[in-house]
Amino acid sequence: MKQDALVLVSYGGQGTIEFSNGERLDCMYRRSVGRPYCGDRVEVEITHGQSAVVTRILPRENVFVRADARLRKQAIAANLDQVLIVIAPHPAPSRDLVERYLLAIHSLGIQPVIVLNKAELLAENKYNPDTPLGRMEDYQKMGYKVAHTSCKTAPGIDSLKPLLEHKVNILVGQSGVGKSSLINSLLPDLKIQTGTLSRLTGKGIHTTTTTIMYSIPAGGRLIDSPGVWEYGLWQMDPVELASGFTEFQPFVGQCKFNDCRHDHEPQCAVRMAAESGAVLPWRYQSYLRLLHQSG
Ligand SMILES: Nc1nc2c(ncn2[C@@H]2O[C@H](COP(=O)(O)OP(=O)(O)OP(=O)(O)O)[C@@H](O)[C@H]2O)c(=O)[nH]1
Ligand SMILES: [Mg+2]
Ligand SMILES: [Zn+2]
Repeated sequence: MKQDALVLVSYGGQGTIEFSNGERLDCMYRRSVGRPYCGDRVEVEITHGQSAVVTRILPRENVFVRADARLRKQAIAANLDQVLIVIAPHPAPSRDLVERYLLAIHSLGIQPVIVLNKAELLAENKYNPDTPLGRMEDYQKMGYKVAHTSCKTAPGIDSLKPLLEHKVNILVGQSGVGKSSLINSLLPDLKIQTGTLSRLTGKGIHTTTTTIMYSIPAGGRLIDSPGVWEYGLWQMDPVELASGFTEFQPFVGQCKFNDCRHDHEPQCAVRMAAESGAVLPWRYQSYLRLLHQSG
C-alpha cells in the first residue's frame, strides 16, 4: 500500500514521517530514491503494517540551504513559508549574519522574521549600536517583520506567536541564541511531541544536532535547526546579491552602466543613494563586503 506523508526528521538512512491523520512512523530510505529532507512530502510503501520505505520524494517548493566551506550547498529543510532569523545579545551576532540570511531567504521567495531573543539582556548589557542588535528599528522600517522575545522573563514570546500560525516556520541562527528554548516556550506539548520522535532524547536543553519539525497546536509547523557559527552563502553574482537588498531596487536601474556592481563604478546610483542617506550606509557596506567575499 502506498501513502503520502510528511518527513518530520531525517537521519542518515532513515527518518520519521507523519501521515495526514497525524500518525507517525519510522521509515527507511532507498539509495535509488535519495535522501529526503525535513519538510519533504514523500510517498511511502507500507509493508506488514509497521515498516515503511520512501518510494518517491514529491516535488519541492523550495529548499533552505547553507553553503559549506567549499561552497557546496547543504540542504537544511524543504517546503518552508517563513524563516525566523534568531539573534541575541549573547552570543552576539557576527557582522553580516542577518544580511546573509536575508539574502538566502529572499532568493527562495519566502518570508523572513528577525527575532531578537534574550531581549531582557539588552537593557543590562552595553552593546555597540553599530551591530545587528542596534538595527532592529532599521529592519522594521525596511519592512521586515521583527520580534523581541525572551524565554525567561518579559517581554516573553507572545509577540512571536501570531506570526507563526498556519505557516511552516524554521528557526535558524547561531548556536546558543535560544532557538530550542523558543520552541519550548511556544509549544506547550513539546514533551509529548518529542516522545513520538523515536531517536530524540528529550533530556532537556542541549545543543541541537538534527533538524526537526514540530506541530503548532493552532496550526502550522515549527522547525528547530542546529546552530551555526557563521551562515555560509553560496556563490552569488552581483545581480542576485543586489536583488536581495530590496531597498536598492529603486536605484539599480539608474546606474550609468548596465552591469554596474555598485562598487567603484562611476555614477553608481546605489552608492550615491548610500552617500545621501536614501539607502542606509551600513546596509551598503554590508553589500560591499558580501560582494567582495563572493569574488
Ligand atoms: N537570559 C536568557 N537566556 C536564554 C533565553 N533563551 C534561551 N536562553 C538560554 O540560552 C542557552 C541556549 O539556549 P538553546 O535554546 O539551547 O539555544 P539554541 O539556539 O537552540 O542552540 P543550538 O541548539 O546549539 O543551536 C540556554 O542556556 C538557555 O537557557 C532568554 O530569552 N534569555
Ligand atoms: Mg537548539
Ligand atoms: Zn551601481
